[in-house]
Amino acid sequence: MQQQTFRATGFETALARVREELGPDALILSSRKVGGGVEIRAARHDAESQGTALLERRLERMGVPRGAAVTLALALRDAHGGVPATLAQARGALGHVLEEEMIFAGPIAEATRVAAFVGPTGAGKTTTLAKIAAHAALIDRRRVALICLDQYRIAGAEQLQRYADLIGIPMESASDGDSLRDALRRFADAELVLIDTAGRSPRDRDALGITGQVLRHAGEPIEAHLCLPANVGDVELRAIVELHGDALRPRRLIATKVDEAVYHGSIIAAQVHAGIPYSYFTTGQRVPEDIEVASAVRLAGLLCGEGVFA
Ligand SMILES: Nc1nc2c(ncn2[C@@H]2O[C@H](COP(=O)(O)OP(=O)(O)OP(=O)(O)O)[C@@H](O)[C@H]2O)c(=O)[nH]1
Ligand SMILES: [Mg+2]
Repeated sequence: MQQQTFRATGFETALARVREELGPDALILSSRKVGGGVEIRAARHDAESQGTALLERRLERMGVPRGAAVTLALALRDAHGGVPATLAQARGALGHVLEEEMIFAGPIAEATRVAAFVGPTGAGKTTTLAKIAAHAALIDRRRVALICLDQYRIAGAEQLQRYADLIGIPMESASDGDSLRDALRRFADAELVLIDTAGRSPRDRDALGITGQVLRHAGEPIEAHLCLPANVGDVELRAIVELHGDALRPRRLIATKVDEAVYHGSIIAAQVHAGIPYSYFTTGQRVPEDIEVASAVRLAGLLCGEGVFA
């Protein structure tokens, strides 16, 4: 679909230009205010452009942000060789498009020694950490240790200690920069140290800022993974990403509770807002089973309506 952008001082003038250039049935793709007037993005009306616009709207209804929906719809039409009647028909092409347009980093790299799990309350940080710890310790046979940086709740440390005992790995608690440094030093021979943090309300900027400082001054690099529930609406998602991005500077995203989401466009939205790669998707409460390395193919399946347990 050949898109064109028209600018004028007012909407009516811009629209007149669109019609003059692209005909009376021109498809208005978007309009927005810009400095000194308005900007309209439009395309000639034909079966293909109409189909692409429908595809965009379908993606938007699934929670994909507008800009990403436009890009994905166009790329999908090209990859599929036409506008698919249903997303499911273009599942393979959608996988390729998502691979091109999104970033999937793979699991925690072997070179990464310390990773922290951050995110809003109840996002699944502790459960996700336990899944990754169990895989690393029991399947990959790596030396794994856990640190609880949940300074606010005794229950937080107890929950993590239970997982550490079940897996058979050591766990320590830390409450500030000094105690975190000490714990990391004591775990000097561990190949992978996973740090659990306390969930804080997105409004609690100060607490998040303190956690960020503690993580940044621990004496060695810590790769923060931001856990974002896939069933959260876009407004909340933006707020969470903005706040955690500023305070904690996460390097990876984890989409949690993918099994609870009805539409999976929020997984795309989270990356659009955060601009960092995905590491994992989590798909249920079972430890350690319900986790997988995030991938374009899996996301394509989810967007096409395939269930998590399919
Ligand atoms: N359905 C589903 N539930 C999950 C998933 N991951 C975690 N949960 C559940 O979500 C709830 C909260 O999980 P936690 O791991 O305690 O979350 P948290 O982010 O550590 O919570 P706080 O430490 O309180 O901030 C628990 O009931 C988990 O079993 C998932 O992938 N799918
Ligand atoms: Mg927790």
